Amino acid sequence: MLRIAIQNKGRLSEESVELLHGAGVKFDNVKRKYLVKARNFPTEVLYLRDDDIPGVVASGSANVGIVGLNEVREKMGDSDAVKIVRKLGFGYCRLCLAIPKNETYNGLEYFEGKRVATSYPRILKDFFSKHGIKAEIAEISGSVEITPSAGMADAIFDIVSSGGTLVSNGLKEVETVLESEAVLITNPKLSEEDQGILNELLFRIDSECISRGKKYLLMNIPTASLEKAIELLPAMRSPTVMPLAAEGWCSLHSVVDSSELWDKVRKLKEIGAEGILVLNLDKIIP
Ligand code: PRT
Ligand code: ZN
Repeated sequence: MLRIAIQNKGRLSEESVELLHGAGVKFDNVKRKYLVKARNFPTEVLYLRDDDIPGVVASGSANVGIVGLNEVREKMGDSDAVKIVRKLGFGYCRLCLAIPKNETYNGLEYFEGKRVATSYPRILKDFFSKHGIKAEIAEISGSVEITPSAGMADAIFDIVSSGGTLVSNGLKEVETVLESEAVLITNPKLSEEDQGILNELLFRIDSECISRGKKYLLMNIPTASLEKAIELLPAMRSPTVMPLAAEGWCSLHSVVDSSELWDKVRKLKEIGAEGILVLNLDKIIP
């Protein structure tokens, strides 16, 4: 039985549940239960605060965890108490140093002798000592962004995503220390049985991650433009081409990344594509 720790409520919890459901691990999402057994896969889901996930996986109380890389680095440093086995492509953010917006910034020396408030003291301490900066680190568990205007700190080191919170607190980002996203971590010592279950889970998660953000594209294309169309649509191996009853035309099927969809559609139209259908994709099993 593989025990997977995920965040109970917060920014990562919904997508963690979706990822496991997408990987075919069916369980009732009842967080108040704390520990829920999956109905169709030998796993159980343990709901925790994100801060506790790295430690619980390191101690072996859970075998696997889904948590932000920021939390893993803060709690574990570079130790190998947990293994990062996948980056999961959600929960993107960065850990940044930020200072009052009217201050002039000419590099890291700015922080020499300054007081910096953060909930990530370990990562910051390592960063400052790597760069030979002596600053005071004030550990605070929440609302770090208000500390400069409240006169409690000169600068902050905090998670940034859109940057809106910094702006509304009169701060500006000056250094990025860590780029983070949700990661799948495991205890380094899994039983053979648990390793087998994990391998199956990873196979399914990989398929989920590949399929995410992809669209299935079908169109009619003049045979004369086929070569150019195939260049535009490399697909997994190569696009599928089928002849149409109308002479000089064929049907082309492929998979594209949604971020490239409109650019590809425009280029395909330019070379004569017609009747383009864009469909949602459920799974790609490579
Ligand atoms: O209760 P628990 O301890 O489990 O939750 P938490 O409050 O510690 O964490 P939570 O749910 O806020 O975040 C969980 C994880 O999501 C973090 O550890 C990061 O890995 C990731 N993440 C992604 C973020 C953000 N984006 C984010 N924007 N975590 C926090 N923020 C904060 C940011 O610090 C700012 O205060 O959200 C606010 C808005 O950010 P802007 O830059 O978009 O304005
Ligand atoms: Zn937390």
